[in-house]
Amino acid sequence: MRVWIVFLLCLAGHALAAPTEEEPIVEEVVVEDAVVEVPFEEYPIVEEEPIVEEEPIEEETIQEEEVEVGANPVQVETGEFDEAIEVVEDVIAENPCLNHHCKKGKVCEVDESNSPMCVCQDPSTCPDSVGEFEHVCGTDNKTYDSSCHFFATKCSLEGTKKGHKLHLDYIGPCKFIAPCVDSELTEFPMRMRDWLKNVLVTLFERDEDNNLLTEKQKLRVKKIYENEKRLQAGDHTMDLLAHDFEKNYNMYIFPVHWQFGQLDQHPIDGYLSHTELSPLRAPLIPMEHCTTRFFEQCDADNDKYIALEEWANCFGIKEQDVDKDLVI
Ligand SMILES: [Ca+2]
Ligand SMILES: [Ca+2]
Repeated sequence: MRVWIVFLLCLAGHALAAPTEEEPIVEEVVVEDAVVEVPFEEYPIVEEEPIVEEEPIEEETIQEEEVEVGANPVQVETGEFDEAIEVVEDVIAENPCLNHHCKKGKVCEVDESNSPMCVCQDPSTCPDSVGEFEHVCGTDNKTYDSSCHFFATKCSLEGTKKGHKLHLDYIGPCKFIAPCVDSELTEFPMRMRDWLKNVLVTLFERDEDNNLLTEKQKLRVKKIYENEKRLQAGDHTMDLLAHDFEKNYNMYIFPVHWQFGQLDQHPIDGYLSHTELSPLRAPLIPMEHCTTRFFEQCDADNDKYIALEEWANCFGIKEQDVDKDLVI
C-alpha cells in the first residue's frame, strides 16, 4: 500500500508541476522512504531529457526584451533605468551563455566568435552526490553517482548506438529486481488504474484554491467523485478491483486518459517516448518490479513508443472508448 501512496505523491506532484512550469526539470532525486515526507508540491520530477530548447538566443529575442523594458511607463517616466538597461546589455554581450540553455548533460561554452554553444559536460564537474539516494541506475545496469553524471556520460556517447540505447532506468543504485511473473503482471494495471482514479479524486478534493485540473477535467472527476457506487481508496483484493472495474468501468476511462495526457508533453503527439514515460517509470521501478515488463508489453507494436490506443488497451479500456479529446 505504501508503494502506491508514494506513487500517488509522485504523480500528483507531476500533475502540479507539468502544466504550469516552463522548465519543470528537477535534477534532484529522492530516496523512496523520504518521498512520503516530501510535501506534495515539492516532489521532484525526473525528466530524462530537457524541455528547454538548445537554440541560441536570437537577436530578435533580446530586442523584444528591450522594447518591453522601454515600454514600461514607470521606467519611461523616471528615465533612470537607461543605465540599468545598458548594464544588462553589457552582461549579455560579455557572457553569451547567460541566457543560453543547454539540455541535461551539456554545458554552455563560447566559441571563437563569442557565440554560445552547448558541449558535453565533463562528468567530473558534476556536484558530488550526497548520498545513495542521488544515485541513478542506467539501462546499461550501471549505477551513476547522480543524474548529472548519467546525462554527462550519455552525452559523451552521443551519435553512437550505445548512447542511443542508454536511458535513465530508475532512481537509486542498480539493484536486483525480481522477475515479474505473469500473475503479477496481470495485477499491475488493476492496481494502477484504481490508483489513477484515486489520484484524480484527491486532486479534485484539493482543487478549491489551486488549478490542478481544468474546468472540463473537474466536471469529469466530479461525476466520479459524487458517484455513490465508487470504490473508496484502500488496500483492496484483486478480486474486488476486478469486480469494481467490471461494475464501474466508466469511472476508469477518464483517469487512464488523463494520465496519458500528463505524460505526453514533449511533444504532445499521442505517443509516449521513453523520456516522456520516465517521470512515471523511474521512481516506480525500484518499488514495483513489474513496471518495466508492463510498459514493455504495453508497446504492443514494439516501435518504442506507447500510443494512446496501446496505453488504453493496457489498462483494459475498450477500443471504442479511446478518445483523444479526453487527453487534453
Ligand atoms: Ca509525446
Ligand atoms: Ca507502440
